[in-house]
Amino acid sequence: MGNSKSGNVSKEILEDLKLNTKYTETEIAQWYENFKKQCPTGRITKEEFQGIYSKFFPESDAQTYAQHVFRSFDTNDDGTLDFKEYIIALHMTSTGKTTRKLEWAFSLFDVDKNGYITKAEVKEICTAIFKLIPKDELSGLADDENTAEKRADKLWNFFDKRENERVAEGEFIQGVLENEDALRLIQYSPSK
Ligand SMILES: [Ca+2]
Ligand SMILES: [Ca+2]
Repeated sequence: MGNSKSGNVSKEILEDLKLNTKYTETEIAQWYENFKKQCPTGRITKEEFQGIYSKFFPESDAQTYAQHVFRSFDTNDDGTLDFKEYIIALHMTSTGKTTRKLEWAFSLFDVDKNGYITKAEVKEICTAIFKLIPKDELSGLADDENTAEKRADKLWNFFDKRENERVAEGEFIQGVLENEDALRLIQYSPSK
């Protein structure tokens, strides 16, 4: 009693996070302390989030990509990330479990959040990914993936769909799991 490890996290959120993530109560309490320090209002705005991303990608334009990532984390669509959304995001992107990461990747590509991915959405995310790639790395890309359009075409072909068809979550995850190249193309990993 008294010396509660969970700090100021509400009981409801704590239970929810314990259920939905791999984190323990102590870990969640620590994350909460850090979160409050960085973000005294308890909410991260899109602009703050973009600022964080810019620091990670000082040599390129991370703004568009950051907007998409923010959208995929803002599950209740209120334009801010609260602690719960922040922890779920952390969990989805840092866990070793590939399927969970791919569930997140699906939500990243599903720009209008309707449960399906279209070719236009793939192109939109590929364009954002391209802005992340520093100029000096662009010249080293393979011929069939050195523009956002080519990258989108190549990625789309893995899903075995016509131009105007759409990809459901299960199909997306399966397509990426079956093709190593697809897994590489849905993300940008800095080469250094
Ligand atoms: Ca939110
Ligand atoms: Ca969609």
